[in-house]
Amino acid sequence: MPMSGKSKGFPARAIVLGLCSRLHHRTPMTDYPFDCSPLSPAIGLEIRGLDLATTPSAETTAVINRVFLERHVLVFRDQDMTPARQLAFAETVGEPAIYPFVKGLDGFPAITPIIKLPHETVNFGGLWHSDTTYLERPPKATMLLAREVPPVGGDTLFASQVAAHNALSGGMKQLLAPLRAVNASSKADVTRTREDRIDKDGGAEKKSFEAIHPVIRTHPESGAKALYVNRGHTVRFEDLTEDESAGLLEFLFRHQTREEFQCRVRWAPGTLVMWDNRACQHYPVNDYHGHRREMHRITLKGDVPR
Ligand SMILES: O=C(O)CCC(=O)C(=O)O
Ligand SMILES: [Fe+2]
Repeated sequence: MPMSGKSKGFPARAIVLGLCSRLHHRTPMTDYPFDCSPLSPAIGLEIRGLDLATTPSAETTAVINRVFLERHVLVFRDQDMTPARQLAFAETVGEPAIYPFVKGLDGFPAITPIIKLPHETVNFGGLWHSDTTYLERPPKATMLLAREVPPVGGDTLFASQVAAHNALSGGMKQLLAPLRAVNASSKADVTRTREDRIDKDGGAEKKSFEAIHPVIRTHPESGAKALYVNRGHTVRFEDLTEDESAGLLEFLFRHQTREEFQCRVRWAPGTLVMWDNRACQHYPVNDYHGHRREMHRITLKGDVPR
């Protein structure tokens, strides 16, 4: 067990430790209304044998919400869902939002198809980020349902920003605590990962968004503190220039995606993944040129980071 009971941590840590140790030892999971196992010590829970095409009971929904806060990434396998059912499930967890840059499915504006075609070389969101942190209220969660995946590759990595925060020294936590940072949709790298996907009719292509958020945020539901800068969107600290910010930001960008904070999701058609943008970052690996990959994406509204 890489996680030690002595480690300091966020309030849900003890529950996570209990969950992980029982799952690692494959003790029957009488407390959970589904079969599940962690994807890594720090983050992620794979859930099997739960059919989301029918509305989960109130008890199951409560457990899903609880393990979502503890594990940041939930992977539901073998879901056979229509867009209407995906939307219905999303509505049990939150309020679907409209993504400003890509048009939704016909009849389902809140479901964005994320497609990479065999001849394309750039993938959507292909760098470490938390979703749309350049908005004043970034989505609390994002949900992807895999419709078509390459024979191998196209995995998505996730990194716990609660674990990343906890691993910082006391001095660095103090230094970062009062800081805020500017997040911009126009940051060059992320623009590149979106450019051939922008809805030319939607009028969003010329618009750029900017928001200032705390560098360390406190989770509104769990109370956990998480690092909240990201390579995709964060350009500088508030009141500092980009040059002045670059050194410390680069340290944080490297630190926050260390392997021990990560898990890796390997998709299959029907895999539905929901992640908590307030507590983790993700990185869709672009290693499957020549193959088609299609995801149906829903984001859930979030509050102003604090
Ligand atoms: O395609 C993926 O696995 C994730 C893409 C992404 O960054 C997103 O949907 O927010
Ligand atoms: Fe993303």
